[in-house]
Amino acid sequence: MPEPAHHGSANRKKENMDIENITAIPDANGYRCGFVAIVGRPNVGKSTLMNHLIGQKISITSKKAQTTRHKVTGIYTDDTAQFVFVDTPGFQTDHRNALNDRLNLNVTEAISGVDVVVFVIEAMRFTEADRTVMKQLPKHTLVVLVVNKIDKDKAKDKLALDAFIAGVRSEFDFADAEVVSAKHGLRIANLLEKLKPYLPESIPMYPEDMVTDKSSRFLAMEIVREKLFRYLGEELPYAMNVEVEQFKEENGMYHIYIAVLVDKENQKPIVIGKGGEKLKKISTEARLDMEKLFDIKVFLKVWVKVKSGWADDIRFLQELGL
Ligand SMILES: Nc1nc2c(ncn2[C@@H]2O[C@H](COP(=O)(O)OP(=O)(O)OP(=O)(O)O)[C@@H](O)[C@H]2O)c(=O)[nH]1
Ligand SMILES: [Mg+2]
Repeated sequence: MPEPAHHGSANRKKENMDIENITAIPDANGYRCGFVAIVGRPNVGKSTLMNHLIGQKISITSKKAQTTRHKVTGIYTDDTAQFVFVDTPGFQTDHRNALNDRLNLNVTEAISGVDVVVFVIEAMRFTEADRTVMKQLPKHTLVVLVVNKIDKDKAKDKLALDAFIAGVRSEFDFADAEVVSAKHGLRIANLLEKLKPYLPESIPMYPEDMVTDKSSRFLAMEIVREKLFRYLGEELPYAMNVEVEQFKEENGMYHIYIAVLVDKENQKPIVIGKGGEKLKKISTEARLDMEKLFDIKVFLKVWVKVKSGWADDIRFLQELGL
């Protein structure tokens, strides 16, 4: 059975009512609604961009590449349009293994059937990895180039930035281009306006207070993953994953039990830290983020388990929903 999706925190219980209202709308009347896939090499700022586009943090971000593992849908609704954004894992162009192959397959699948693709790159930095992803962009779907991180010093020279963009545009037939700073929320409204004409005329597909189709359970797992990225930094074991063992609402609060899976016994202390210090910090921060997002008190327990060889185990990846 599909899990219930996470709504804006104030309106968690309204879903059924809103669905009834929406099906009652007779025609679109100029309203637009459609899917926008966000793609690019790892670390260009795709998830940061999606969070700012929808105005809520539902996709995790970090300095490390390969932060996003599942595609995450974020919904932005206003009076004129509903944008359904699909944030994808950074397209992997090196080390082939079962995990990377699956991540790339997820990206390819996410692109198919959307109304417009947003291809994100970093200002003044176009690498071979960007080029590899660009070559795989769909030929029959319109693609908008988004140049992110324009807040960086190297992007301050307007002429150089224009020349950089012209260079990239000469290599692929983009429908349009826009510059933004996702991190600082710059020109996000301009990007939304630019994308709107690419959405088909349609009534909204989702209730207007819905911000993602992901369940609270999934979001809880992602929040823990983000804290692991943040606090483990370079020490982060490559083969690490997070699993929700229990998620229940009781006495007006969520009780959440989460296991961190590592590949080898000797990776356990890296996550736990001296005297359990690191794991404590990770779970405290994760709990605070969860309480903010879910708007409810949370009891959170996080612990570490060893599960060997999972990054190459297709069956296990499927169990994780990857
Ligand atoms: N200076 C600057 N940094 C940014 C901007 N947008 C994102 N970043 C940073 O870039 C890093 C990567 O951001 P993410 O949003 O996680 O990137 P991603 O493309 O989703 O990465 P993957 O999920 O690993 O593919 C983070 O440290 C962000 O804070 C921006 O506009 N300016
Ligand atoms: Mg990401």
